[in-house]
Amino acid sequence: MKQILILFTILLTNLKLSGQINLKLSLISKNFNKISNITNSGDDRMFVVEQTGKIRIVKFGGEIQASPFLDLESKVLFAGEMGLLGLAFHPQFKTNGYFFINYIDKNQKTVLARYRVSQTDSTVADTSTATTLITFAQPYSNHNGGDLHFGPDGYLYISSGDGGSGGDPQDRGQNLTTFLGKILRIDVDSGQPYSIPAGNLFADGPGGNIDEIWSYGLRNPWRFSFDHQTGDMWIADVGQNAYEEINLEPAGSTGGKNYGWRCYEGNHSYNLLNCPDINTITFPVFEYSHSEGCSVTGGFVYRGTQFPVLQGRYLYADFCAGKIWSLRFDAGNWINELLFQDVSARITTFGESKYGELFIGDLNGKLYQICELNSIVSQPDLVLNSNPILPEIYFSDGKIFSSGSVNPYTSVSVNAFRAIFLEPGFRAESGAVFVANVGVCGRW
Ligand SMILES: [Ca+2]
Ligand SMILES: [Ca+2]
Ligand SMILES: [Ca+2]
Repeated sequence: MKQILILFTILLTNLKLSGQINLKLSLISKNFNKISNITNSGDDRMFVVEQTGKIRIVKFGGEIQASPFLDLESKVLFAGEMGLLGLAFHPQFKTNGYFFINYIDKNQKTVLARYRVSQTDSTVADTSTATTLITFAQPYSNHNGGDLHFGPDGYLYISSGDGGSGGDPQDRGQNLTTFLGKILRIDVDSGQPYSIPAGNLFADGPGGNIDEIWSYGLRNPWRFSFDHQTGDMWIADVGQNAYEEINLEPAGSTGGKNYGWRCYEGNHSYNLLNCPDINTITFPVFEYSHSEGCSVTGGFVYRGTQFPVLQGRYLYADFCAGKIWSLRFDAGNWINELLFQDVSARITTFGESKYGELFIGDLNGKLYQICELNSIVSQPDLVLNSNPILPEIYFSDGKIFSSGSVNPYTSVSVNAFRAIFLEPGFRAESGAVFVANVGVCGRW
């Protein structure tokens, strides 16, 4: 048998010297169905939302629970941009069991609903606890927003798109009497089933403005997030035909911001009919044109511990181009760096573990963990008795697979590993034995 030494650690050293970021995606599973969201519940589990209507649990280490946490396929209208879109666990989920979802129902309405986990089984939701908090019609199938996050103030924030079509034909983004084209903020810990937080600037009681509005002038804030260290809010707003936006609302904001749509697309005039003074608009901190992509997928500021070089960087992607960038503010300037590109990837969402490690999901059903190879501590020698092995090897459900083989490699303990990266183009002959000192990415 041949012995093949993978020269990975040498490469690792060189890259460390260069100081460059070497982003890699570690495939956890390719078997999800149209991933639309990813989050954690404050423990070691990750929850993957399938746009078609199921929520699945990924156990620590990568094993996917066979039965879904929640199956809402009978309630969810899935087509195009519609479906099950958002999931957030209550900050006190461990004690109260509450979580919140955002989906499009069979009547093409957005539904924000509260559920509780089963009181006897933490691996499954109790569907009898379903409570609708907010519902409103979607005039068109696209631009449904749907992301949910608890802010540092303990309130639940909800993103909604402008309703859809193109160009916001009814000018809903600028209209405070509709839920559409907004970031909403509600208090889920008081009221039945929720209340309007004091400080929601547009709240005027029954009728008139939508009291839930926190900010407005958004086109399709498909994904937003909070920086868990600073409390800053990052809103990626999908553009019309020309520019994609990254908006930053600093911690401590009192809300009420007008992010500009449909008056402006990015920093550029779009439709100035009936628009307010330009000085009242909050413009994005960064935009990119459609020469770079076509639909921004907002991510997170990295606050994990595994990859120090990513610390404090806002990672985001483009759905069409398969690109992942980092955006950071340094010495008075915004610095945007392309870290990764796979044109076949259809990156729909990022997700964050309890520990701040980042994941991405793909419309083709692939779940990855984001890894930075220079930061990875290499593991002791690993021997794989090989069938033909293609460049990508990954762990799934406690076994090792290569991308070109369905035969699992069960002879290696997988507790310490989840992904091994071989050089592109590398291919072994059948029967080869790998003796590899490899870097791995696996901690959550
Ligand atoms: Ca819509
Ligand atoms: Ca009102
Ligand atoms: Ca804007």
